[in-house]
Amino acid sequence: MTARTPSPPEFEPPTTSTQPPPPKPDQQAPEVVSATGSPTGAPATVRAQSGAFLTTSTGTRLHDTDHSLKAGPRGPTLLQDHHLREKITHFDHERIPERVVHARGAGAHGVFRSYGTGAGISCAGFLAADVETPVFVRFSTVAGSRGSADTVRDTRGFAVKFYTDEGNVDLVGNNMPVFFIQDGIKFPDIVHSVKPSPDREIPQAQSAHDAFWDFVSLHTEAQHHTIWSMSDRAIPASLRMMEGFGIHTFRLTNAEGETCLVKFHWKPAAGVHSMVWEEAQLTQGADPDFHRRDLADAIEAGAYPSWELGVQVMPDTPEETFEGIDLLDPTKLVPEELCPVQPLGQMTLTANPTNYFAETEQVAFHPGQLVAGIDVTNDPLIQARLFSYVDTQLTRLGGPNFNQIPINRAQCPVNDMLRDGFHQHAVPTGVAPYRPNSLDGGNPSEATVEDGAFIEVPTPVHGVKERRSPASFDDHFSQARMFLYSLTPAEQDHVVAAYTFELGKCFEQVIRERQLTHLASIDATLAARVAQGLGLPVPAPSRSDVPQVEPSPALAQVRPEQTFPVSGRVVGVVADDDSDLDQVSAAVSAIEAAGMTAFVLGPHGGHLGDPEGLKGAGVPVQRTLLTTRSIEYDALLVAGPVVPAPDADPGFDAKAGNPTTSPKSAVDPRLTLLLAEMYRHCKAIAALPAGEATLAAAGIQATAPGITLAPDADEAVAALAADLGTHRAWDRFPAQGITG
Ligand code: HDE
Repeated sequence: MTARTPSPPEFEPPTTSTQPPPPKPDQQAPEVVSATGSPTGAPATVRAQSGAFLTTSTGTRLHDTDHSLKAGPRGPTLLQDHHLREKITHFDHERIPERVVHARGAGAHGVFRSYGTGAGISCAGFLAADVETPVFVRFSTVAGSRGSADTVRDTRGFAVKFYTDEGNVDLVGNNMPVFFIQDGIKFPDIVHSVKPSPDREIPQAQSAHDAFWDFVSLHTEAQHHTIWSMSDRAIPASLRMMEGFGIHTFRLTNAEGETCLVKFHWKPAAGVHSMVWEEAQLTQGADPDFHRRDLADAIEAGAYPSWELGVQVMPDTPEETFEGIDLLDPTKLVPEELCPVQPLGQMTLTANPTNYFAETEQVAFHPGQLVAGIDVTNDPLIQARLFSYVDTQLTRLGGPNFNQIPINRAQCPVNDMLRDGFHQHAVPTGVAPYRPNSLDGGNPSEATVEDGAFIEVPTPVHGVKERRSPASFDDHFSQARMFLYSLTPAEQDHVVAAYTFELGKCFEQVIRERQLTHLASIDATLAARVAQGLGLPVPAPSRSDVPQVEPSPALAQVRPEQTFPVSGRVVGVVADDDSDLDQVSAAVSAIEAAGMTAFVLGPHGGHLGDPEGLKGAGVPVQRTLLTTRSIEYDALLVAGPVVPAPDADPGFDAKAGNPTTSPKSAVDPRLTLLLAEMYRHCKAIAALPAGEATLAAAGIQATAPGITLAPDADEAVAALAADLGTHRAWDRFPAQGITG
């Protein structure tokens, strides 16, 4: 019989010191820097775990997490290895179900500061003058899975959780003011129609397919939301540049018990801006995380995104209508020209989440989470939502205690009688979790109005039980027409192109033809132009009784008369080693002084003007032609030519063209491609004298709108900032428009 082998002599007992061994040289946490490499001042510890030593989930210090416990170095592995089992078991259960809709989202922390202007219409404490309330916001796409691309054509979720002193208030809205359906019972239908097909599970995060257009063309109450989805609103340039809407009508109550009906609006300080469709598509591939990166970078760089919260205030009449518009119909909006938005306060986003899962993924919104002073109406869409949001968290967050998760926890005293259940974190005191009781001295007591209790507004209810909508819900086209006529000609052209693209991707002829009849109901020219693109005859309208409408110019997002702040905008500065690097540095300084972000784009990494790669010399390069694409820039300054770079190898890089056949002075073909894309996407471009030939090489007319030839960096940056104030040079290409 073989004797038992003793423990190998190299065994080292775990240390019991309070300080861990110092990290190896290549394990030092990097400095926390912004996207452009500037230090942010954030403590390095945000990147570190919270303690010095690695432990198990129950706090036992671990000696070795790289080797499982085996019978000798060649195994087998022992069942006794509790650390291996804990590590693998936890890993096996790391995923939770993603949200059924709005699965892909990006979050941020911030603060809402109330002006006090709403104090006369609502007794909610957070609307009183100068009250500051912490918020957590989650922006999302609707249709795609959690890993889908950010810049797809879709409605965006705009959900805000206010941690008020009186309890959480969730304003769970979208970036469009209307919805696809009038009654919540249709929600599974619309969602099933837009989600990937049940057989092949394609396409992901797209509405350009038969099932979606089959549903919305058969279910015409969706036509108003659908035209919003075909507009530029569905491809926002940035999450910071979206409007938000509560959609439903809410009922506010003031301290005197008077009520009014309101619609909530969020207006972005940065203005409402979009991409163009080709750019959105390119971005899906070049940077699928574009929106969440942009949001996080802006916050990290201190360009804090902000919105003004406002309300349209309407009288609370028994009919619940305003100027003939049924306020319970979520497919209708109230034009701002009829009822202006009154500002209530300002929200500023000031901090990124520390942990995506703990915060952005586990946050649980619920539109019924309100405080005294705000109540819901009988809009049949919100009525169904009041059920759905709690219900869905039971599966998604694994039990009924999701409001105890830190991101969901109220920041005011909570004293409920909800007990037990999965993942109970509280240790409730008392022996009588019921009312009435005497064992806990009758506590806790119910609150009165004076104590700030939430009491539903006592609105009368009458009628017979039936499955029917009011007749006023039958108008499905007049506001779709109003929206189309309110847009500027460039925006109208984008709508035409979007319908043509989406229906062009449909396979079933009958679906395209059916949808064309609805476009004809909205507007004959719209139908004719889309039909022409599809190569189909123009059909008769599905409805011939759609009234003429007044446009609502507030619905257009292109406002030629208005300029918007440029902070947080990204300007590329193109240069190479032979460029005037003083001018390049001057441009970077001027861009940063204007609150924008500068990316120097060169033929190689490292530094320009530092061919030996001596650290610190020359101008730092943030992007090379290999690592960038036009979608990263809001504007571009061409400070010099960039001759074909060493990595412009036609054998490996299809987009590089063939630099070997060009004369040495030729421009790198990837730069001409980048410039051509920026030109097509109506972005501002400026060139210093040394860069003029590069513009010409890309076929760009120096006299075109939004193109500037400037003698020096300061003038060039000033011109770019002025152009960026209007977002895009939409007048670069003539717009056909729809005159109505
Ligand atoms: Fe939602 N919706 N929804 N929705 N919704 C969800 O809740 C639902 C609707 C909106 O960032 C789900 O926690 C029904 C309108 C946003 O976490 C779910 C109906 C509006 C978010 C759900 C609607 C919204 C959601 C999925 C028809 C704009 C993301 C996971 C009655 C006013 C919130 C979850 C976040 C999320 C149900 C209609 C906005 C399944 C049944 C209208 C922004 O509960």
